[in-house]
Amino acid sequence: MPLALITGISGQDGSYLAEFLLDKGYEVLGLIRHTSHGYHERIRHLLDRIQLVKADLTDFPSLLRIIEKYKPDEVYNLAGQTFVPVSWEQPILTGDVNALGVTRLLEAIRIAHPKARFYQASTSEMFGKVREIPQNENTPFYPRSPYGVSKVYAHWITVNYRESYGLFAVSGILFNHESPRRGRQFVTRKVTYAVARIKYGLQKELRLGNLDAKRDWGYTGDYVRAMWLMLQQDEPEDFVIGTGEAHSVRELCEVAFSYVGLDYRDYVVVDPKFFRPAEVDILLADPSKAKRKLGWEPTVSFEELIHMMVDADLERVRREIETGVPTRV
Ligand code: F7E
Repeated sequence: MPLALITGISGQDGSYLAEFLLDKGYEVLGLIRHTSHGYHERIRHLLDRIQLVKADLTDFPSLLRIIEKYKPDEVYNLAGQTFVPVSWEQPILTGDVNALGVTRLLEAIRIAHPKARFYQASTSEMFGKVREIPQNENTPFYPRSPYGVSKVYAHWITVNYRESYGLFAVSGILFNHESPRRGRQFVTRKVTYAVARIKYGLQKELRLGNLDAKRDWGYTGDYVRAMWLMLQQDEPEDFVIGTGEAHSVRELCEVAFSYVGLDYRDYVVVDPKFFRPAEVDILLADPSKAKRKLGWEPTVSFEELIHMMVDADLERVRREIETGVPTRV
């Protein structure tokens, strides 16, 4: 059985990837921090099929010990400080975890098990103030947040370890990807959860920031398949993963509210509190290389994705009302 190590296993992407790899017959090892307070809602259904080990991207010896002990065939680095607004509040933590954390992990792999194949969770936020539309693997980066800047470092250190030491290290440049397990602070979940609460009469309005921002939103279940495919290639290469379609936050609201028979204009209030110091106006992927070389294509459309998320949140809110217990994801 191949062994995969996933950092960030308790997050949205980690939970989908763990499910995917278990189905493929992998043994899955998940890295969690000592400070995670048993908050493993997204992987609770997998806990008897995966092994969790404690380490931290800010603590090199803990990473080295785990790579030395388990010698995983594949390492997926999905851990990080991933919420863009927090990166202005905590730019140093963001850089320590997202940027230097990758160097620590790559060093541990180089020293203890250089045969491991390494996947780095890179992001469309690296394109930031975009130099061209759509963005492909050759589009120059122009990050617009400490988060984006940290991810540009992480991308290049991954490329550098590949070129310096011959590691099988790849950077997957993934555009926004969502699911019913997305954190509630991100705009898609913020909208779909609010729609469910409004529908049940628990909330009267939804305060949002910039409604004109456009993103290329896809389904996380499709994106973890792309991560795995990148590590199965003969040669390590970087890939852009997205749908090739962009929608505005306003359209997201339209689709989500109209699905339950409501007009978003009756509920959405623009609140400057949610504006960012520097915004990324539009992200749109050109995923043609992934299609050509990985045979990868998204299977869930934007409307299907938002409907899936609204359905899941209606069910969650119904359960919350029934049990009186708030859900945590
Ligand atoms: O914002 C606008 C906001 O926070 C999307 C992360 O996974 O994807 C994610 O980053 C857009 C932005 O995601 C609200 O200004 C309006 O333009 O859902 P988001 P993100 O910043 O694009 C990339 C690929 C990553 O790598 C990141 O880790 O929506 N927006 N009003 C709002 N956004 C939020 N969160 N809340 C609002 O009220």
